Amino acid sequence: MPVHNTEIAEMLSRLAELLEIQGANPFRIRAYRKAAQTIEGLPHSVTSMLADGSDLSALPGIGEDLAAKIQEIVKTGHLSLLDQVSSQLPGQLAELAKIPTLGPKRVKILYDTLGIKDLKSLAKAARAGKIRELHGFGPKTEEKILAETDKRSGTEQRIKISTAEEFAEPILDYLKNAKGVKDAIVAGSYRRRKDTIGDLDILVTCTQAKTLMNHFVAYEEVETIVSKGHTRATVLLRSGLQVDLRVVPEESYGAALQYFTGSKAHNIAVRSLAVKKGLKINEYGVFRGETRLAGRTEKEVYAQVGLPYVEPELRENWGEVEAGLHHALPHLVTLNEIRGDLHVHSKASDGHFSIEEMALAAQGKGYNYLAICDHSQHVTIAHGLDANRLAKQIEEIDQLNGTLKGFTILKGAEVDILEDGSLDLCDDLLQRLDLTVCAIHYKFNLPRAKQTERIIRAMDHPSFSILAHPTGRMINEREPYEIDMEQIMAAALERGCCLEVNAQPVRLDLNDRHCKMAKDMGVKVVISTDAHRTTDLDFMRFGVGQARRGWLEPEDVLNTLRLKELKKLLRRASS
Ligand code: DGT
Ligand code: CA
Ligand code: CA
Repeated sequence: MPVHNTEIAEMLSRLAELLEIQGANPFRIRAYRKAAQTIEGLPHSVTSMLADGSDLSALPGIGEDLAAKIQEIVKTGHLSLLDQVSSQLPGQLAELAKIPTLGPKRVKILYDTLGIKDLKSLAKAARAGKIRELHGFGPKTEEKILAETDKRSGTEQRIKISTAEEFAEPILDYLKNAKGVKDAIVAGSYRRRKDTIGDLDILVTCTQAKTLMNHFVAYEEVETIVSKGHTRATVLLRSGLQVDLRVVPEESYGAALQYFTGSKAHNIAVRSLAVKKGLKINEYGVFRGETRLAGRTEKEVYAQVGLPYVEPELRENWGEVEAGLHHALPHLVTLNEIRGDLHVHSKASDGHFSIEEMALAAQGKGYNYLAICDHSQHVTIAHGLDANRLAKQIEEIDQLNGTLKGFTILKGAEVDILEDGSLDLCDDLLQRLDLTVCAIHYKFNLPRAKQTERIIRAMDHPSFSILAHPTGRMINEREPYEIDMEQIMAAALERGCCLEVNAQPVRLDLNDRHCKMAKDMGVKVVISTDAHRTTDLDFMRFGVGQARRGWLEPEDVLNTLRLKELKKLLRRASS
């Protein structure tokens, strides 16, 4: 493939940029820049000039050394010095220099003064107002940088786990259809059920690796083949999602699954256990010297380092390794143990199905109960219920319950927490409900102390049962509002209130860390789907995923209880 002049010029000016970040001799830097300009301005292609035997060093600004470098580019398509220099630069400095507002000089300053070496740390510093303080930057520049980082992080945004499922499941099916495939599984953050996913890491055991590689890259959604070897390939789908595929031998399947499930932090902790025992652990197995001790299953891999099997959701190095060594790993809650959904909507507010339809769907899932929690009046856009309409709904539910067998519809409401912390329904109606899910839907930007106080004041109300979607975050859409979660949990514990793990994939609120915090503080949670249609009831699995990531066991989750026990706990005031 002939190398174009613009490509040569691009490599040379790139080299100049990187050298500038490194603080190289300014004359050298200028020489590369000038050469780039010269090449760009040539009337003939350098490739053809060389083919004709022209002497490049005769060109203005190009000496022996540069002529050799250009020849290297034309011959190999690479410039080894450029590769070398970019590998010497930490993080993404080379990429940062491409940001128009920055350029090499500024990147160097940012790195030297604030240690900024990637997009993430750049955005963080800009948000914290640290960049404006630097000599030669100022608030305007900071603003521009922030706009740039926002734009860029937008293109490489992490996707919601639900979106990841939509892509992953069909690819798995497609791969399983290929000849010779035995196991096919998505490892990585997907298997750990993280709320967002960076890319998909698929592992396959297969007797015909070569055919499988061709099959994989021929997948109809593949837009770019980033790399393709005998046992591994990376592609980008049309959506921009990256998918890594690795074919592993069966005797290494467990070791590879363990390795590629991660997290990296967990792997590092596990590896240090192995090292203490004089073992080597990698994606091929656990070894003593050349002898493979384990590798076929994850269980035997863990056993070799002295650990019981660790559930993927726990593998974050949040204490699971220590707990495993002490036989103190939690028995995580499972989807099967969920007996009902305590936050769903009906047509009466912003849902799309009748109470009866929602109830039948829940019963069809094997649940014993379902709480209808339509919005209270304050949420006018959601057609919130006023006292009259709610009273009617209570009657309707009583009637329906008379017709259902082995299933109970609970009378609830999603009650707005008003700005002063009072509840958006009158006390006599609140008292007629089985439970309330209380939530903030406006005034998101109160100062942290005020917002915290608002919620705790609401909890003071004897009819407050569950704090719904406690932080209000919407993944990739809205930041959480400012609250002191520890204080809120302490207040909930004191008052016998509990917190919701909202299972809507865009919310997942409480998140995993907050679930762990609830566990550590002894606060009970409920996992609810906030379903607006019958199919939304299936969101439960995402909420359970976060609960499991937060170490929650069935006894920490109220909706694993039978109705009788549940009702006892919900009615804190009258008990
Ligand atoms: P993501 O894709 O950002 O949502 O997160 P992960 O956890 O899926 O990370 P990814 O795709 O970069 O790598 C998949 C797994 O491979 C990761 O969880 C652990 C393992 N892994 C990757 N790089 C390293 C490494 O440098 N050291 C170790 N010990 N493990 C690694
Ligand atoms: Ca991944
Ligand atoms: Ca990956």
